[in-house]
Amino acid sequence: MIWGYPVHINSMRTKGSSMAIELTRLGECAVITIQRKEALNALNYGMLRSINQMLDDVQASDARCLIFYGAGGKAFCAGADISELLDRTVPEEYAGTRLGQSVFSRIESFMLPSIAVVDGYALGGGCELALACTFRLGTANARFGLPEVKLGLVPGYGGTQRLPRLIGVGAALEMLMTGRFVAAEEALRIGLLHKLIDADDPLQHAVAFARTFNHHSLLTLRLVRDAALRGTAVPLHEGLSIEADLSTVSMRSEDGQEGIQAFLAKRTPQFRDR
Ligand code: DAK
Repeated sequence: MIWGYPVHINSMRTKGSSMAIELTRLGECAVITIQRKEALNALNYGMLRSINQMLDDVQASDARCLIFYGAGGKAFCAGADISELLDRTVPEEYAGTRLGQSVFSRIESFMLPSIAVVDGYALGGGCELALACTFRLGTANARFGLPEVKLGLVPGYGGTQRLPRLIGVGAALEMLMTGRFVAAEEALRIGLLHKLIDADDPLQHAVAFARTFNHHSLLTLRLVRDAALRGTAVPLHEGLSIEADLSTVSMRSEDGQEGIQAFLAKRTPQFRDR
């Protein structure tokens, strides 16, 4: 296991002397922590690239779940670093939005299920990061929002696409067009949050939540997640075709055969993630 290292990134364009993204291990989970308290964990482009590099490390490890956390108790992430968004050319803007989209899409379809642990603000790009995760757990202090409209901007890291798919077009339009913040109880009610957790030790709660599924085959988890996510982006008949393909793959996989044999032999399956 190669981690436990904090990765520090310095940027002359960002307030504060240094900022950090840290990759650590907690039980069977890899934890990527955003530590830039002075700017409410706002993400700049260097930090996005660091997250992408850390995904390579997580992918090469034996972790069974990936957790994203924002340190400091006030914010998961207050969005893209607004101080970086001025005076850029159209090609630079386009490249920036494609960078954020590609990192978040990689998280969405990553080989491991992911959990966003939201303690405080998850705004703009921070909300979009949480939306890209498989699961969202939040403390009573969690606040979600896509306030880009207040800046005269359209969200650029997937918010206009993932939010309507998750909570429905009507509710998403209301959040997108007012820019209002949604508190934890409401987020739970509309399906933005999966679960409320105590603020005492949010990461331990997330690790406990991961234990409810991470003993299953990672291959099966990935296939079932992808069937649901890919299927809801296309018409039903195409979704059913995706389901048929991925279900067939699962049936012919080693773990699919092992699960059936274990059931018939009345024993616990020994999955090998393949
Ligand atoms: N970026 C940079 N700094 C931020 C920040 C952000 N997103 N959010 C907060 N900060 C900084 C504040 O400037 C302040 O710094 P100092 O003044 O102390 O130096 C410090 O964090 C503490 O913030 P506040 O003093 O404002 O704290 P409050 O408790 O009073 O307010 C707040 C908390 C979260 C309500 C407030 O900070 C806030 O409204 N923050 C901005 C939230 C926001 O608008 N997020 C969305 C950002 S835009 C793209 C297209 C679009 C996008 C990106 C790319 N392309 C086409 C490339 C847009 C993405 C976004 O996410």
